Amino acid sequence: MSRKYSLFLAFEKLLFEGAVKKLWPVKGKLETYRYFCAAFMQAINQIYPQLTTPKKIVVTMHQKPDGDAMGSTLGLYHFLIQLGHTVTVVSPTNWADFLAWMPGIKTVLDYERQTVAADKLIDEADWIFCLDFNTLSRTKRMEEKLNKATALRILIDHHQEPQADKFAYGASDTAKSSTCEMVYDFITGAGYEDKINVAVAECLYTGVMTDTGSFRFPATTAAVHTMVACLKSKGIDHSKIHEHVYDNFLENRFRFIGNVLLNRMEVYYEYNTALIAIPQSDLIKFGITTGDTEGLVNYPLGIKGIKLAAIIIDRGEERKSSFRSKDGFDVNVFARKYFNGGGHVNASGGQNKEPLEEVVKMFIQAMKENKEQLSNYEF
Ligand SMILES: [Mn+2]
Repeated sequence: MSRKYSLFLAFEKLLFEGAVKKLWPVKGKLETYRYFCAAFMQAINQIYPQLTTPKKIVVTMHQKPDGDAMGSTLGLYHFLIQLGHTVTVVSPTNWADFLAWMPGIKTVLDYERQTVAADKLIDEADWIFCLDFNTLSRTKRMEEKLNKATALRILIDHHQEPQADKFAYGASDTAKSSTCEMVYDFITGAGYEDKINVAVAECLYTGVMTDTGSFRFPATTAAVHTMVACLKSKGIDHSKIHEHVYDNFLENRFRFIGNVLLNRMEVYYEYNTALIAIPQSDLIKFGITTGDTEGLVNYPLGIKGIKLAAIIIDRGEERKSSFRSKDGFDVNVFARKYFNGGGHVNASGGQNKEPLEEVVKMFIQAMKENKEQLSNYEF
């Protein structure tokens, strides 16, 4: 453990065990603490020199991992094992079937099903890499364990507003297309481009492909294409990867989509907005599982003139929503303001405890409040 980190822990202990409570007014204490924390997360390149010393490492991601979460964690795994580290990838929950082909996926622990084994690894770890999320609550039941872990937590993520006080080192950049791109930067930045083998390349390609909507979103920079050229030169079959991810569904999903587009979609032309609201009964009727609803929100965005597309799904315990936008309408702000969520400018999500009809009403109200921005559509 670095001296700086030991100092930090000692400082944290002092604050929360109340030793300084009487000497320091609460407000001043909190502000100093926040300042200290925000200033604490050191740049990730600070750990490069330590990469040559074998360590026990856990790599984790957000719950219900998507292509970028699974791709970045497994890509990092395939890189780190080559340096002699003992590495385990732990997912907070289960994952979609379209990820089942990924190299190394059989070694991934599902925290909900293998809690004891995962807890032991977290207890023994020197480092915990946290990828494609930046607030511990996104790991659901793993949150408490991660929060108490004595290992150094290292962040690699491209979402807004990281919990900087939770990470000793980190890279946080909202301009990046994907966490996979950031893992690529990490590997090449540390001088290990030669360690990008086919397994690393396949994993990283998966995440950059899924998070950029197959290279169509604005964050697909020249640097992304340069990275893809490198991954391709390592021998990946990009058509096969696309097929594994996008052509791997069962018939029921397409029947379900048919029903959604016919019966569950409303288009509000006046607001250049389309909304899909799916009752839980539909999920049951069509046998819909994790991953089947992925990407559905993009369908209405294909309608001419639509700049805001939303989907609200009744998942039983809560109503989950996803938002996509074009033309600069900021769905990160939208999701934060109205739906207890957040994300990126063009892609975000949220969740609510209210019943589906209630959340739909809230959406329509929110849409009306944003009429000015939504109705001025320019091609
Ligand atoms: Mn991502």
